Amino acid sequence: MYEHLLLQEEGGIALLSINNPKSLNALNSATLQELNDCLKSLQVRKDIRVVIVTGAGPKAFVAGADISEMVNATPAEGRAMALLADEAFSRLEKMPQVTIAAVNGYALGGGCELAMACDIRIAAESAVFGQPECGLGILPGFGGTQRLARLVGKGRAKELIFTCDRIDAQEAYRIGLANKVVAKDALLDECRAMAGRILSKGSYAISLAKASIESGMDTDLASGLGLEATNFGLSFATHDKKEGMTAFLEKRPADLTDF
Ligand code: DAK
Repeated sequence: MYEHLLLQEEGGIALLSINNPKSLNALNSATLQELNDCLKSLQVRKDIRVVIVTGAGPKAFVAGADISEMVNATPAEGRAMALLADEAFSRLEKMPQVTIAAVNGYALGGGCELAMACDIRIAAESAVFGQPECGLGILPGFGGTQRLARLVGKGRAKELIFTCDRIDAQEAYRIGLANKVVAKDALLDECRAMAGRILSKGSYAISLAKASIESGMDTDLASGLGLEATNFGLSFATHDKKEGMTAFLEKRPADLTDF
């Protein structure tokens, strides 16, 4: 169905692999278009509650935007590519499903930016993160200047972007870029296990919490707290709230079904 993506679905989880292994999963325009289309179709699915994003092949998550396509691109083509990536990456960030990046190797440039657009990053020990754009005469353009600074702070983001230094999984974990580091062979199992724990909770409540965090980070504390209060109120209108609290009081497992 897709030329540049693989999509597998099982038990409420979609595993979406960027599939250009010959170029270490570099993101060309066609891949970005497919990614956006695929996310658009997943975001309205009630039966999919977690999306795991990874890279096909043994070496790379995504080694960046496709340099062979960019080398001769005009400013207008560059802008079109940026708008497409912005749309796809923002969709990941805002979709009601939880998104987990399974970073299985190089996550450079646009690859690091793709991982950062996901809610959670689990890194294999072999993962390598970096923003090499300034060495190519451009700057991070798929959200890197914004999302990296928000995740690891302004000082560390500037150091990584200005030096183009690559960092390993442990360093990414130390600075808060990766949530967790696991053995390479355990990566997908670990992501699925975390997805399982998330799936056992209230999916609709999680989607409200995600929206509160995402919108709240873009505003001041008072407005963010107002948004949280609104979403908190909304959660009181759900079956899950009634069921979750009743199950607690009746000392039985809750059957949470809203999404
Ligand atoms: N693009 C195209 N091809 C790539 C690629 C990339 N980003 N990365 C690797 N490849 C290709 C290599 O050219 C090579 O192809 P063949 O020679 O086999 O045909 C193949 O993948 C295997 O790569 P290597 O032979 O280089 O493998 P190594 O193990 O020796 O090295 C590496 C792995 C990941 C360290 C190295 O491949 C590397 O440094 N890759 C480039 C990493 C990089 O600089 N990535 C950042 C790209 S810049 C935009 C917004 C954002 C962006 C662009 C535009 N707009 C607003 C328009 C984002 C820019 C970036 O991401």
